[in-house]
Amino acid sequence: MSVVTIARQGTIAVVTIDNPPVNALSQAVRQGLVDAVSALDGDPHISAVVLVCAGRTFIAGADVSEFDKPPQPPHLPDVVSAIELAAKPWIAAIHGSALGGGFEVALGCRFRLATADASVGLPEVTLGIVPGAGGTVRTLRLAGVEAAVDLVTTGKPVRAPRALELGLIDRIVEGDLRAAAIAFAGDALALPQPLSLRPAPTVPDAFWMETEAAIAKRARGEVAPLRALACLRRASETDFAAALQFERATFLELRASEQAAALRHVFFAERAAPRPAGLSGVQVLPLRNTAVIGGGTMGAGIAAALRDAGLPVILIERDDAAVERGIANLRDIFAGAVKRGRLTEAAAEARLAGVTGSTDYAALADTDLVIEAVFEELSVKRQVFEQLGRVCRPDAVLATNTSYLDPRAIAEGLPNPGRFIGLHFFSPANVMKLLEIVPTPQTAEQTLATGFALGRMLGKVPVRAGICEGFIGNRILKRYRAEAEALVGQGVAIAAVDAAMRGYGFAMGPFEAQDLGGLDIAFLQREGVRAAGQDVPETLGDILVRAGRKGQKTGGGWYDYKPGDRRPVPSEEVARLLGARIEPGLALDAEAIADRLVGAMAREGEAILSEGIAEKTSDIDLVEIHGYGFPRWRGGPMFGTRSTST
Ligand code: 3H9
Repeated sequence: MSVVTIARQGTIAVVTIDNPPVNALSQAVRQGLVDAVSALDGDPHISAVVLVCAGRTFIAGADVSEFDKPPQPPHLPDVVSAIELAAKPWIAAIHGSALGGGFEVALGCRFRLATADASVGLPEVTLGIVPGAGGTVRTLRLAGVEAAVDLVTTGKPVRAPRALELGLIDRIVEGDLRAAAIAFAGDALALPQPLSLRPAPTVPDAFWMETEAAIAKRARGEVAPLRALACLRRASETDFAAALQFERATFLELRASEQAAALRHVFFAERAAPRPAGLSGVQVLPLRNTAVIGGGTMGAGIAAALRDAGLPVILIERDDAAVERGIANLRDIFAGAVKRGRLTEAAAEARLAGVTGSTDYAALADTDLVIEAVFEELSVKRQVFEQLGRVCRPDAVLATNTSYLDPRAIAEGLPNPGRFIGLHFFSPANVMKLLEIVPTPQTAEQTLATGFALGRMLGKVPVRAGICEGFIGNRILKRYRAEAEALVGQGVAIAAVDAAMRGYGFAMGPFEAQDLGGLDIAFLQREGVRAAGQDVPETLGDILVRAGRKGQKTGGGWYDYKPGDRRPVPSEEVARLLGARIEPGLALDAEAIADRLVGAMAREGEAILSEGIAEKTSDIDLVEIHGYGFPRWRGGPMFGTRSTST
């Protein structure tokens, strides 16, 4: 069946794109559109054309899977021009998302109608490229410089009501979109001019310079946002044809870049993650209501994530005061969301109203999913599961949020151990996208599939991890930190290591990050292992914690901090404390430092893969990007190695 078809209703032609799953602009779609323009321009009975899409969305963009191959004609800029300059005016009827090349096709149309829940955007920079079919040149003419800069350099889509305010669409349609578009096309006498014929708005040079400085700061080495800005500036300062050519050349150059390849790798890895091939067809258990045991930072964050997905939550704590604290933690989380404009007051209240605090496990008799997030100590966790085993339905999924303990030990003695699973959230759990899903050898497939279904409901990036100390993420973190300490031991300055990793694209270096999170967490964990009789060599961090330097919260860790100031200051005390363990002499530049640290992560990743702890390299990349701030545009620590197919 053809991916582009034409139907006629009176004098109006309806061109439908039907290219599941998201109507991406494959070569066949582009050809179909060009053919439709020719056919309809030559049809004397047709006065206007409505462009609609079948399925869940309007065109989601160019077909990203074609980006590894040479571009095939007809090229999208020519398709958009053909639509724009067609003798019969084209009208876009947008539902779902009109993104990237999809929005560019809509920009070629003379009028844009959209459903109220539709969104439009130019997310190309998130793929390491710039719009390649006139997106920068036409958006600027349509919505002005500032709106265009925002849309193109952030890549964030805009919902229809806001898009209407910005002028990105022309009308919102309630009810039947296709019928409304046909009716509109029948009446439309004077449509706005094609965008390519309109003048480009200009702004003073200072605007471009300030915006460039702001974007460069934010981008931390990512090139596409700055190149997109350059396209917009060119669009403002030259004629349409020259700007289009500049944009196209930039698009083709970036499309072949390493950053774009890395971002495409992440794009497809993220889409594959929520639906692992091995679980297709496995029945998922119902998730109608949930409970969280423990209302501390982690428990409250998990409860907030569950509420954000619309699930009712019972929050269990030891006593009434602890219940109160847990609810207060949740109230703070929702209040923060209101402050940042993410939630209305009313929505925040509704989220909180869906949480029932209790000290009585009997309240969990009919709960579908319980997530334990209590103190990280085996005996405490076991007690929790003992009680859950008594009160919960035999088919209720019981999950632990442990980050270091062995889930098999936690589940020991639990009736129906097939419904037990590890669900490792990352703090703050309502914000961080990563969810490590850790089955035990006894976990039933259905429970595992339900874990992934939960990940999808919560909008997380779920990754299956096997059982070992630290699972995937914390195991690599440990190796990363050890390598950073090794560099310091060989004479590289602490600040040089942090600066190198910031230069690589992390928001913070390994030592600054530890100062923020606290050095004592990993220290206590090592102490626990030592207490159990294992030999764990003293780390440099241990020396600092023993000297009372636990990070920012104690006024110093790897660095000193002035009161009320979070800026790290190299510390003489640290130099003195660690002096005996440092052999000066190693001089490395920033690139060599980053190579050492990322190389160590990749080697740990290889070990993790060979032990079967991770299923594929792209899963490790997702863990690092979504849990540990690894720069997305670098593709993850395994991306460069590509030793195993992704
Ligand atoms: C571009 O347009 C460049 C132009 O400026 C220049 C051209 C010259 N291509 O996300 P989902 C697949 S750059 C190929 O789970 P949802 C996806 O892999 C492009 N495949 O659905 C998945 O496959 P599978 C700019 C694509 O309902 C399936 O579709 N556009 C593409 O949650 C479902 O995806 C974008 O960056 C694509 N463009 O969300 C938009 N998009 O089933 C990217 C999706 O085999 N797409 N797939 O796993 C999206 O943001 C979301 O897919 C969307 C739907 C919001 C549309």
